[in-house]
Amino acid sequence: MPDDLHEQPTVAAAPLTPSPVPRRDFLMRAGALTLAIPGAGAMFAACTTQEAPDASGAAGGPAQGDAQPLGPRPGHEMTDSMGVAGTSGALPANAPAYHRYDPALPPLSRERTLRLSWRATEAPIRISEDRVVNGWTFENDIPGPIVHCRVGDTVEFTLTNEGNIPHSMDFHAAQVDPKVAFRSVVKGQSVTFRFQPKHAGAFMYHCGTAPVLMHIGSGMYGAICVSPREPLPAAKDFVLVQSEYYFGNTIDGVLQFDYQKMLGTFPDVVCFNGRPSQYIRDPIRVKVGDRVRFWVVAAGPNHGSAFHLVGEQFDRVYLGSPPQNFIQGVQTFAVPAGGGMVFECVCDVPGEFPFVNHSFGHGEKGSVGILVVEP
Ligand SMILES: [Cu+2]
Repeated sequence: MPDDLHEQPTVAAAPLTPSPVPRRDFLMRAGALTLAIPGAGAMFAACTTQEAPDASGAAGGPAQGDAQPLGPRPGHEMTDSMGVAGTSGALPANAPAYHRYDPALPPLSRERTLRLSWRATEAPIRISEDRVVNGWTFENDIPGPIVHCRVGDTVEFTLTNEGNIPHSMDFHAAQVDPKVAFRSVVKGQSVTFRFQPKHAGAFMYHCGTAPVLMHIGSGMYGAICVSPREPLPAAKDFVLVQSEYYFGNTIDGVLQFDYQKMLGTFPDVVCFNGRPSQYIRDPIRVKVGDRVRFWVVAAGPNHGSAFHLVGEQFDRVYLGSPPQNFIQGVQTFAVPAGGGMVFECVCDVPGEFPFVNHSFGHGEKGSVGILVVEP
């Protein structure tokens, strides 16, 4: 393990309580969350009657029932508004561009064999306007690509390691000898294996090279969504992979990850699809009457997701493989680290519905977004 993994972090973690930070900072953060949780607005508004609003008008947050604008309000850039820690400082000159991670489930292939040839890379990844992280990736993104196949399809997978340290691939949707299929390969080498998913559902994949905590914590994870042989009812399908970041020091504008912090399990950022609060800035949009299906994977490396959709109820949550194994009328359900579940609702009512990790310390750190149901 390189020594720099043990250095003291230079970036402070978000405080647990408001007490160590100025009151306005706390309220700005709290006000930011009310952007996602309209019902919380009154609570914070009540706290702020003696607080002079700042230039952004952010202190105090909106009153309950106020219409909420979408995306950050003036003065609320994504990072400082979300109570998350760490910036890259001056970004590197060749900083990669920021992009929204498309949450749409890709369509199924007509082919019954899915051939995937991916690269393991070590590359800087832009996770917000002002943060570039030292990512370890599948296919140069965090998370890696979304895989979509059917039960009984053949997935023929090749991983070629372009990184400097060994990497590997572990699909939770596979039944294979892990010593053979999930083995690590060094730079320039490849590993190929095949599997036929036996069960439908939302499954995690990740690099399984030791220490797995460091490889997942650095970005090597994603979702493989397995549809049943008989198609599920037509829906708008979205994939949300929740994960955490643990920041250490910054080298040349690139945030390093801190293995000791990962061991401590106290993250700086918790987010969906690799970018804190990205679907507040740019929501997921559907129409009234649409059935919405969220394929939720909790990649961790340490924490699950108490997945909840404010103002809606899940008609079904599939704990195991769809179309069986569902419970009905669900408000919140916990997806464990390393697990995945499928959440479904029919959007009967137009509006803006925040989807949140209802473990709110983690919601504050970026695992929030908005589902817009248009009339
Ligand atoms: Cu790896």
